[in-house]
Amino acid sequence: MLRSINQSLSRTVFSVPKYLPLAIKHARILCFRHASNNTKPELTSVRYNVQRGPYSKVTDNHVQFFDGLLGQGRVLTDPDECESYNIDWIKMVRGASKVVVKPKTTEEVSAILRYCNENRLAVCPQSGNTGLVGGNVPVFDEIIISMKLMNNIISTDELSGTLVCQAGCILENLEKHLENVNLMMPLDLGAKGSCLIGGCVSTNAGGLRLLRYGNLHGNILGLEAVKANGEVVNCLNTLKKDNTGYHIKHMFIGSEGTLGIVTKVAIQCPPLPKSINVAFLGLKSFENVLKTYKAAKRELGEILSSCELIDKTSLEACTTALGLKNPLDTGSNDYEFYVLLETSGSETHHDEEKFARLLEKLLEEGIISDGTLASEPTKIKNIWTLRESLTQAVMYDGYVFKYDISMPLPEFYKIVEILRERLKDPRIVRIGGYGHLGDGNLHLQVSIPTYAEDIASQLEPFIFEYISKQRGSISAEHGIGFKKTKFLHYSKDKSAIQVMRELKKMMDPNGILNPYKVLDPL
Ligand code: FAD
Ligand code: 2HG
Ligand code: ZN
Repeated sequence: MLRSINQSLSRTVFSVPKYLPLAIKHARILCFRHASNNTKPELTSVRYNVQRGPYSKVTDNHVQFFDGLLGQGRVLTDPDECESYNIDWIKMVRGASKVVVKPKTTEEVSAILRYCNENRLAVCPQSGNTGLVGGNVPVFDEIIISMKLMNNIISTDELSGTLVCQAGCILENLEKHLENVNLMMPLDLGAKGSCLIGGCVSTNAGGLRLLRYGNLHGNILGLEAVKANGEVVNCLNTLKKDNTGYHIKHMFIGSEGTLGIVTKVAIQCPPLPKSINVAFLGLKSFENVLKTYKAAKRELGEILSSCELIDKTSLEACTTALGLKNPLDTGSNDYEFYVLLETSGSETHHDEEKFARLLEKLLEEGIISDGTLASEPTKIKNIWTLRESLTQAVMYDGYVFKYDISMPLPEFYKIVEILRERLKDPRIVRIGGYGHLGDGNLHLQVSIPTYAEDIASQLEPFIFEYISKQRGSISAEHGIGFKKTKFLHYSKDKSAIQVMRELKKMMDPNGILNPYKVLDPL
């Protein structure tokens, strides 16, 4: 029985208040984090045995310079105040920075970098600190350049759908701002209440609707960035078409703070949809998951805006640790797989009918076993909350090894099963997989009570070798950061890595920008 399809299809006009309730939800995520685990991770430099690069140590003179430039309130040196900047959101890495600086303008970023470059002081650019690969916190005592105060919206053009803003705007605030002019951000992710647009651009974050709106290489029309020597690179175009030579903006998108600091961005924003529907489906096999995706693409066509997969093990983390309700709940999580499908369109009646027809057909054919279709904002919100809480829910298990991989769809889930066979260790709490099925992007999580090196070595490089053999990518969306520098070659040819090194040398000859990240120090 396809539960609640009929109730949900009661032709409620859905006038897109969907994005507001999410705001409340994200504020909650950060609180949960502290409830789950209060112990500090080991220092990154110790756990991973890293050697400090040839950088100067911060002295009182340096701090005086920053005080003079920014004023004392925007230079943090108190160890307690610096601590939250030294530990990432998922508590996986810890740095030992003694100074956090908080510029408000491009000119201030430029002056900070010029000074650091001249004095061989290493820096770590930081936005919302929600990155998941350790790129966002220092490894040693790099000066943290926090972008949080660079949060002005510069212009919004409703007709062409362009937004220009400083890099430190919170993603969710931009989304709320755009709602007023019937536009939306082209990306959405569970961390949107905390992550900043510059952080998203610097990681080329994907998120929940990449399937529909594409990635940031396409949606960032232009940007402004500051080079390691303090020079400002102005590529802040707002044009959709511009073929005037090299597209320098792409160098900064996804380079994780190693080539420059992004200070402003111009974003292409799609129209806010008038009608949104979300289905949450229960399925017995991965084969049926693939059949569902294929049918959804074909039958929903242009209105399909998201296709997400959650396996039973991952969903259980949400229902047990966070007490969230499975929308198909009969007391236990009955299905091996759950698929979330979303449509975003302009005609409520038409979209709902099309969607319901597809689901009825899949049900009749036995491809899906159960499901609910929601057009009502609260129900939609509950379903998305479940999906977006997965990162946080698994953190309650203890330490989480995270892999964010691209795989050809037929191979998408196999690695989860292979790992369950390979790791029979009693310390393993959970091996689960979920992710952006529509983009071929699996989030694989292996959790244990506390970090254990022997488990790490059973996972790595095994997983990366496997991914490489399948011609997948070792990072679909989170980036290389600190955690994956040693494994970059599993997904990038050495000729391409060589060009990356040359680019780094040209942009940042003294290597002061986010050292130990993306490229392994030679
Ligand atoms: P930070 O974490 O502070 O920084 C990220 C990297 O960019 C670091 O290397 C940092 O040095 C660099 N950086 C930051 N700001 C700048 C700047 N202005 N200029 C140059 N370099 C800079 N990612 C996805 O792709 N898809 C998802 O669906 C997704 N969901 C998430 C859900 C949760 C709950 C969490 C915690 C994370 C999620 N992420 C996801 C990870 C994702 O990378 C980040 O949330 C986001 O892109 C990082 O933004 P941030 O502002 O927190 O940046
Ligand atoms: C998501 O899709 C994020 O929810 C986070 O990319 C994935 O926590 C993770 O590993
Ligand atoms: Zn993701």
